[in-house]
Amino acid sequence: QILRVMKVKAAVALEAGKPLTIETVDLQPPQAGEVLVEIKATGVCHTDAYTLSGKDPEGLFPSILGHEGAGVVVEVGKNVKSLKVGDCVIPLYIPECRECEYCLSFKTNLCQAIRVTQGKGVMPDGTSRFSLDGKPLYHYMGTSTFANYTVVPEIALAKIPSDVPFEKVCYIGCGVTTGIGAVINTAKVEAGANVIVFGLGGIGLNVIQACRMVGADMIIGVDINNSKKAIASKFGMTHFVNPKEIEGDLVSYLVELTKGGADYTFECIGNVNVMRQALESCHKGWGVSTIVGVAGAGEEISTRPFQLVTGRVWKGTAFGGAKGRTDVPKIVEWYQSGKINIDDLITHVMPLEEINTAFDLMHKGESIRSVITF
Ligand code: NAD
Ligand code: AHE
Ligand code: ZN
Repeated sequence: QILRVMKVKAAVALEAGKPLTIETVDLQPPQAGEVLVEIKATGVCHTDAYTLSGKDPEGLFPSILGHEGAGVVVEVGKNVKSLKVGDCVIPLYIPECRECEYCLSFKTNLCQAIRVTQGKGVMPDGTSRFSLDGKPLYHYMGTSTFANYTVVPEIALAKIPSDVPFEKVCYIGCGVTTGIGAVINTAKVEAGANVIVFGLGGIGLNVIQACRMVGADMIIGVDINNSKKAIASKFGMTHFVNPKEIEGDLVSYLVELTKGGADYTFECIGNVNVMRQALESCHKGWGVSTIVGVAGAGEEISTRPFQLVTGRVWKGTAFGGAKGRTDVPKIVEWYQSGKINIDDLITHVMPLEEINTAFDLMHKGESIRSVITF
């Protein structure tokens, strides 16, 4: 066992509801089946803000958040076979072991090989690689990308081409894949469908671009922030609705606009009341509503069972149903070939020292994606 410890720069979440603090932390080398990755860039997703807020029942402190990174392999632990030093990678918060019951089912992307230890903020052997002043720091979502170096299990790394801009492709580590995958893998939207997307942030705009890619007809965007209209239109939105500007019931308005309800709706906010509206805006008999947003501890969804009895379907998606090691390299190629637009969604780029500004911009609705570069 190697005992060398590195000094690493990280944004640490010391406690819920407090800004992150920039610290020099200790990082132990990768153990068997683990890989040391130099993180070159990381996006800041709403889920990081959700966990930092204290609403995540799995949230642990002190920890190193971040799950939307890209970087380079600098060292591999024993028994690592699929990666070597110098490989470019995207860390995966849903790994792909290709051996567990879930992977072998071919019915889900929810590989469970390391889910229990990941949820407890530790590596598969039950310990943390990070520490601050001799005290362990928790890992987050198995990725902890708010650090210039991190240790990740081999099964949680997608190998990507080496000639890519890290500050763009890091977004494929969550937002891009989640939004595009929700449309293609989970809902399976078809050409000519009418779609409603609730929430036009870093996820919802990727849902919109995927709906345009598959040839959807009406692509209705719903957001309480009018400043999202221009960028959503650029990505394929055909109609914009601000619920605050609608007189009367939003669901009735949307059902009328779609002449009976949407074929597909997506909730990309994390608001349980909007989740209900998204389901009830679906077409009777066949409408499918997909929940992407993550709701806080203790929150629950509800609707009249009659909504489901009469043919509407409620679904959910994690990482857009994507199997990371297989699908993420393909999405990187889609970006390289110009099939998808990532550049226009990255509104802010900043150093790690300014990471709290990224959270402020998100809360003020002034950014789509902020990316941290190291
Ligand atoms: P974001 O902050 O960029 O976007 C949220 C958008 O929702 C904003 O444009 C905001 O104005 C809008 N909004 C807020 N309240 C609204 C309301 N009542 N009605 C209409 N619009 C409203 O967030 P994001 O990064 O796009 O993430 C969106 C959600 O998706 C979060 O809950 C996040 O945790 C979740 N998420 C889930 C997955 C997954 O795998 N399921 C992956 C990534 C993110
Ligand atoms: N820890 C939360 C759940 C959070 C959650 O649902 N996470 C999504 C990814 S969000 C990325 O921005 C996910 O992948 N879920 C599947 C999983 O296994 O966590 C809670 O409520 O406990
Ligand atoms: Zn995310």
